Amino acid sequence: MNESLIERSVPGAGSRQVRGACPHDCPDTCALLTTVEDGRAVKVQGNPLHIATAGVLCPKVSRYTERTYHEGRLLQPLRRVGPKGSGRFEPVSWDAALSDIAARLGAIAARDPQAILPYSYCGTMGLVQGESMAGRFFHKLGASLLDRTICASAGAEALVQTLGGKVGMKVEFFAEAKLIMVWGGNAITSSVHFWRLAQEAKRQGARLVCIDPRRTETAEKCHEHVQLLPGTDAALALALMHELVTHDWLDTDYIAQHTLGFEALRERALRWTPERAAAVCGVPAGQIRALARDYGTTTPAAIRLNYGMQRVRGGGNAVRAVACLPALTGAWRHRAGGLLLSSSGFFPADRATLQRPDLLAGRTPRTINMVTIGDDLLRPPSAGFGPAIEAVVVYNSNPLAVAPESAKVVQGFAREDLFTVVMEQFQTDTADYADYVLPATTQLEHWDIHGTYGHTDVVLNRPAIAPLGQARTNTQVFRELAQRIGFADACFGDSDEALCRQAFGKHVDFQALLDHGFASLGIPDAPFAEGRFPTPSGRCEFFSARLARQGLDGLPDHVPNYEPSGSSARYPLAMISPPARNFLNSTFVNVQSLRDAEGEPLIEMHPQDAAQRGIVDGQAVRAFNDRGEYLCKASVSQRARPGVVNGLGIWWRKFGMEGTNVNQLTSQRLTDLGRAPVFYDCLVEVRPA
Ligand SMILES: Nc1nc2c(c(=O)[nH]1)N[C@H]1C(S)=C(S)[C@@H](COP(=O)(O)OP(=O)(O)OC[C@H]3O[C@@H](n4cnc5c(=O)[nH]c(N)nc54)[C@H](O)[C@@H]3O)O[C@H]1N2
Ligand SMILES: Nc1nc2c(c(=O)[nH]1)N[C@H]1C(S)=C(S)[C@@H](COP(=O)(O)OP(=O)(O)OC[C@H]3O[C@@H](n4cnc5c(=O)[nH]c(N)nc54)[C@H](O)[C@@H]3O)O[C@H]1N2
Ligand code: SF4
Ligand SMILES: [Mo]
Repeated sequence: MNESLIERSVPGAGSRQVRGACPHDCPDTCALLTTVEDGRAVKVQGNPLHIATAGVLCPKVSRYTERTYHEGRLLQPLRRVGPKGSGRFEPVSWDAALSDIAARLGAIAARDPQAILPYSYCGTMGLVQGESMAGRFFHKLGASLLDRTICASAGAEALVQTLGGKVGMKVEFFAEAKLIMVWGGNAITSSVHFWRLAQEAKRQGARLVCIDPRRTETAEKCHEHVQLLPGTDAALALALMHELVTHDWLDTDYIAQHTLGFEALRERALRWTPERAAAVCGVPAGQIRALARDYGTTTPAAIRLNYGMQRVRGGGNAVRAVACLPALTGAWRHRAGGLLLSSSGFFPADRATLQRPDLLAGRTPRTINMVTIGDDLLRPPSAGFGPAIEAVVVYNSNPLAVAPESAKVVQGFAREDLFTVVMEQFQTDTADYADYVLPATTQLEHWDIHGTYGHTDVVLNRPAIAPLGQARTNTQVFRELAQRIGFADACFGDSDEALCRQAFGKHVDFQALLDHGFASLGIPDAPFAEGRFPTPSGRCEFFSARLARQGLDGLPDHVPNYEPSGSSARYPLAMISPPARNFLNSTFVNVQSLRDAEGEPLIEMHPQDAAQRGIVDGQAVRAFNDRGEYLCKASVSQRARPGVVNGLGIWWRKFGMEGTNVNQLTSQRLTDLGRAPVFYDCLVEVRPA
């Protein structure tokens, strides 16, 4: 179908289609077509002209008008009247709200701006409604910096240390692979467009292997499922290397020319026999041997790594270990070989122009890790920490639901002396704790521009409809706060469209984006066929001198979980809490049709573990550890392996049983690399409620 046909094929008078981008934290970053009739969005579809989207959306965003026009949309600014967390508010004008917020933040900043903390993540992945004007505002203010680590930073750091950046295979070529390992990801849930390509490969005869502690929908549809224990992926990868080395399934030319540290890695791998790894991973040694044979003897072989496997103590090392595999076999030589965890490093986004760190003007505020927000909100002032946090401005995030160890997060946000502003589309758990709730626009109502971590196209989002009610864009709120606080820099006057143009500067043809809605980056088909990795050495760094200089292990190794399966008699079950299919993190939990599809908050248990505890399918249970207690329903099924329970995320607390969700149980500890959370490194016990 050609472009003009799309424009004409829209039925009805006063009807048009607007090109956009899906804003959600999903590797697929679909190109959208929104049909607007008389100013109202009536349908959101995938753009058929965008190859990665292929005209298809996931069930969540196919229903986007339901979310946009949801009766729960926040349509006016609100000021708290009840106790924190009670969710009691009164309407207030924008002018009154912004004047008071500017005055309160200004007064704190006059004492020490580091007492103010922005808290945001990927409610939208847009570069404009994300950290553009917000970055400028908080930099000019001198507020604490936020380390945005809650999802991907362990894997990201591992890729940087091994391949030199968040780079990898071009996703479209998975369709041509002969072996695909889906490693630590549930593609049917969280990356349907990749799954489409894997299916295409399968039809052409490819073998599909899933490496996951849970028997996911994806695992069921693969030829082989390696159902390992959580946090044991590095042991598996090292045993695969053991087999590659001992059977000489190596590309010695590629290794000699394009890698660093092979001899040392070889020695380490030789210590990881399949038997040793089998004992750690809880899978048969024969399965590891067979997998190594498949990987070592199939060309082209592709690994779709995902973030599920790096949410444990050793997550960084595990990603490093897996990322060594394609260089050992020379899989990178083929465009359908290699590995993809994230493609975001290919995008030349000009963050300095968007966020203007130069506005700090020499100041060096402290950095707060978003993972430890629970502890940090409760910390008194001290020499090491600096001032107590006195104000938090939340946008694009729902920390009450998504951050670990919720009991502490709740206690922190409940502080009566904390001044909290929440910019939101809906009255989330976090919004319930705000002093001011400011109504935010959705993707259909604002401009934005997107890179992605799953393909290699820039996607532009044009507003399809006017903002609902009194909703305002994030950028507009920060512009107005800047003006009220008296920041006169010209950059606070930039429009959203101007910000879209600044995002990639001359690297992307903006006219092409305006005309088509997307533009590709022009990455070579097999980017590392001849090495040229963006590391300091230009090679794939099995041994990382940079890590060694930090006093860390220069080679990848298996780093056991903080809470390894089987290490505690009180809490004998390892719990992982992967995404639910019909939610996106905590987004969409309030959309009735999607919540109905998801059913109830539940924890999956193997029949054997359930029987030992007298638990039957559908029964209300209490999952607990020293950090807290989570009430939900037991789902007794083979989706769980013995010894591991799956607490599917991430319900809003207020839709959960007794106001709890799974993050009651998770800890605020950090990974080996990247300062990331360890959501899936968590021991619990489960009893009938
Ligand atoms: N529908 C839906 N889609 C989503 C999301 C969502 O919440 N819902 N979340 C989005 C976000 S924020 C992200 S970051 C992406 C990617 O999000 P990911 O966190 O990668 O999520 P999944 O693709 O579901 O894959 C996680 C898988 O890892 C498995 N797993 C858990 N522990 C281990 C382990 O130790 N080793 C191995 N090998 N596997 C393990 C889990 O069982 C699960 O099947 O997905 C995005 N897409
Ligand atoms: N136990 C457990 N916890 C987890 C995970 C897990 O697997 N298990 N996954 C983790 C991961 S991978 C991630 S990425 C984090 C996700 O954590 P968050 O990024 O906080 O994601 P969401 O829960 O989707 O919350 C995003 C919020 O932003 C709002 N929003 C969307 N667009 C806009 C906008 O334009 N303006 C404003 N002001 N608001 C907007 C949405 O309404 C939504 O409430 O959660 C983490 N938490
Ligand atoms: S959530 Fe992912 S699959 Fe669904 S529309 Fe958005 S980018 Fe596409
Ligand atoms: Mo994420």
